[in-house]
Amino acid sequence: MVQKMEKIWFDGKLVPWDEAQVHVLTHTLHYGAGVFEGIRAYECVDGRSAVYRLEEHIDRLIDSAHILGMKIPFSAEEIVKGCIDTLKANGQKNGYIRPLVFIGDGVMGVHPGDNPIRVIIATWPWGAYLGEEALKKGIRVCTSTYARHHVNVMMTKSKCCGNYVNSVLAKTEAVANGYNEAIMLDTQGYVAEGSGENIFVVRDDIIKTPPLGNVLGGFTRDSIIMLAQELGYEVREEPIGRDTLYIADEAFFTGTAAEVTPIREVDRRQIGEGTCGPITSLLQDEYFKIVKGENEDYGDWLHYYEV
Ligand code: PPE
Repeated sequence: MVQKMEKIWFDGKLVPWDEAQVHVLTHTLHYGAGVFEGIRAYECVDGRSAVYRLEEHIDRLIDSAHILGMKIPFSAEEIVKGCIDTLKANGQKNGYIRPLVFIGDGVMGVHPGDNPIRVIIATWPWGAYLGEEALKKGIRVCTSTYARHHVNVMMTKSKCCGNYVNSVLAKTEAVANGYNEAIMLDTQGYVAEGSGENIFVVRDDIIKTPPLGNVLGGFTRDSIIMLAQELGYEVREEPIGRDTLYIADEAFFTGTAAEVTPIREVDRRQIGEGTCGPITSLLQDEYFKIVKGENEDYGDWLHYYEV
């Protein structure tokens, strides 16, 4: 259960958690045309707190809405401030931030007409997405029977609520079959992404990740590419078949929620030594240093705030 907090930012105001309610004829509830973000705040090594790449996440939220033809009635600055205000109101030195833009009630039918565009920002504590053990030892994943979206069926560059039906199907199937997470292939059969993560493989010290054709351009993915290159690794963005996964020395997922989660098994085939590989471990350590303010080179990515 998500931990109940004090306040939720709702259309520009902080309201008590239990009062953040909508009507059952909310358009997005029926048709899925809404957009959201997932952002993390970390308590830094110096005791201060910082939100990781906050402004970029809000820009992506606005882009996601624009792709769907939704006009958000708040500026980027107002939403950024809303995120910080909510964390403060909830007394959180760290945690997860979930802005959601949705179409309110009014007319029914797929054409949303002039229904209001509404915005909420919720925050709550969220530990390791796939468990603490997963971060250390890795997870078991399967190739999903569900294909990832075709670029002209869903708008894959929009973090759109409806896109996640595909993720829910894949994840539920994977868990029911005893796995921790699903890997989805694209409609051509190449590896796309996890239900809520981008994916990387390592072989012979070369790091590969699928290109941004039909996957979300994750900020964690971007951070890891930059970091790996800075550490001297060759990073290739190229199509990856599932067989390339099977013979990888290492594989890992990246995402705001998942952070850097090693993959120790794919479709019952052990990956490398069957635990977190050395390059994954190095990138994971360096990623945590960045988000916790220990690497000054990446200080621009941190939005500090005081609780
Ligand atoms: N692909 C998908 C499909 C995805 O949902 C995410 C984030 C990513 C890639 C990684 O993007 P980024 O967070 O910018 O590195 N998934 C969010 C939602 C997870 C959820 O279960 O809810 C997240 O990690 O916050």
